[in-house]
Amino acid sequence: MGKPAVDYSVYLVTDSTRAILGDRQLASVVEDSLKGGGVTVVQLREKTGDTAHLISVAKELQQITRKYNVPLLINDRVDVALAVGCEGVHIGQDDMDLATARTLLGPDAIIGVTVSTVDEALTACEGGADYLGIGTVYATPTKTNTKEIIGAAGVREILGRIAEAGYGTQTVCIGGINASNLQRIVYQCAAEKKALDGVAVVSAVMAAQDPDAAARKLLGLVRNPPPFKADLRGEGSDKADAESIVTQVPSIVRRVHDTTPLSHNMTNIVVQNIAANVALAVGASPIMAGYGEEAPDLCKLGGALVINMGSVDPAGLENYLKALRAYNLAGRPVVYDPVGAGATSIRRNAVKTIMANGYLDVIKGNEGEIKTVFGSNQEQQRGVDSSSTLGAAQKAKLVRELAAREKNVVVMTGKTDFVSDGVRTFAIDNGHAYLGLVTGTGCTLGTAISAAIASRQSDRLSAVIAAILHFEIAAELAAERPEVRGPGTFVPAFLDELYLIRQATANNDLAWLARAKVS
Ligand code: 3NM
Ligand code: MG
Repeated sequence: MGKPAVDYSVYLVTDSTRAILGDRQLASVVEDSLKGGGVTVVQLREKTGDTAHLISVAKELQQITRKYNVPLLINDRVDVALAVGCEGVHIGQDDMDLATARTLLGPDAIIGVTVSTVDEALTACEGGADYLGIGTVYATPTKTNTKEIIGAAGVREILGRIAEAGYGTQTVCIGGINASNLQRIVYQCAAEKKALDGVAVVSAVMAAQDPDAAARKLLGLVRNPPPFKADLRGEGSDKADAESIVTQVPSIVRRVHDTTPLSHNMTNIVVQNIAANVALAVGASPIMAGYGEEAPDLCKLGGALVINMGSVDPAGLENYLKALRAYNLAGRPVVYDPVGAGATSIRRNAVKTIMANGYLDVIKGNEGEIKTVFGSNQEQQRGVDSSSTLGAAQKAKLVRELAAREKNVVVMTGKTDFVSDGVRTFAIDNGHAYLGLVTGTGCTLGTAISAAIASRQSDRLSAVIAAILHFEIAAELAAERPEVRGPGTFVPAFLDELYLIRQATANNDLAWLARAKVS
């Protein structure tokens, strides 16, 4: 016979609790999910019930899975798998050990193991597991007694380490995966040399009104690259030195000027006005729209979204998530400004929720905010005192690690700004102290960045750096004007300089750029 080849793309885990199944029959929901080819492997998971009952359910499902030619695995119960003669089992860390299961089931059985740490993963690979179920990715109401929420970053670390150790073991991830987050999760989970082979879901298929359509949709998403992937790097992304990055700046500034991209700002009331004016000054078209229901229309206009975390009440957060989903689905860029991220537990939770629910092309914050964002996904960061000041090397390391983890661009603002795409990291020493004395200037940098990444043709990191240089050099030029005597007179001069820089750039006058201090 030999071991069957398994396609792990869409791995359905059953659940017959009422919350998931409602009044429907388990077998009919499973059959529905299989009939259009959306589900590629089924695991029967029953946490209660007598052995006789479990065997009869397994036999019933086996008839269906055979009909559609997909493997059936049994959660935990090696005896049930043996009794029905199905393709294999899935075992958790507290279930029968892998070696014993293998001895009982034989070499041709498919045996999968749940892992949530690198050690568990390496042990399972070493022990000859056919695949790993890695999780829990995100908290899920379907299974509340999960051991550890590891996020996409945790999955990525495990994939990286098993690839490094030379194992080709197949992998799926599980926990909170659905059609709206699947592509982003698969993308963020991928390590350099190993990607997931599929995703395991319960509710996304079992609880769906139409399990067939839901499963086919998931399969389509697994098999197609995410919209933001194609958008990740472009011309110039091979340039790793500061000089060649700066060389790209004029074309990026000019392109904003020429294309007038939409900058969709979901921002706090304090900065609405100045953010809209900064957008206009750099050549973008601002819309200040906090209502998430508008995002599916607005994201089609070729712009970028700024989520400036001013409103963290439940309604505000829900609006952010709706907009984030819409922009992610459309493959349009999102800039996240986690304002006051560490200030309250509500804000810390909002950061976690936003990070877990979407892909953020750029995260921009001050030192404390970036630390909080970094810690939102990593246990060991809990103890970091956000008032402690990191040295330059530590800041560079933090932005690089966060960007590598999130597969995006991270900006840490400060007297010196640090910018990284996870591979290339730069320090920018431009700007003026007046920026810190005017409310909302930090926030409006996010707006300027959104304009640059919305209209860019070059790679994302260069676009972000172009926006920062445009913004901070304008501040320097404004502060040096004779009429500017403090933060009040600074604001109109700053808007003027933003405008004048892009006009000059459009006319090929690049004198301003000589001030760029990028290293
Ligand atoms: N195992 P949903 S999480 C069955 O982490 C199961 O090992 C998990 O359900 C683990 O797709 C989980 O509805 C439930 O979020 C996943
Ligand atoms: Mg188990």
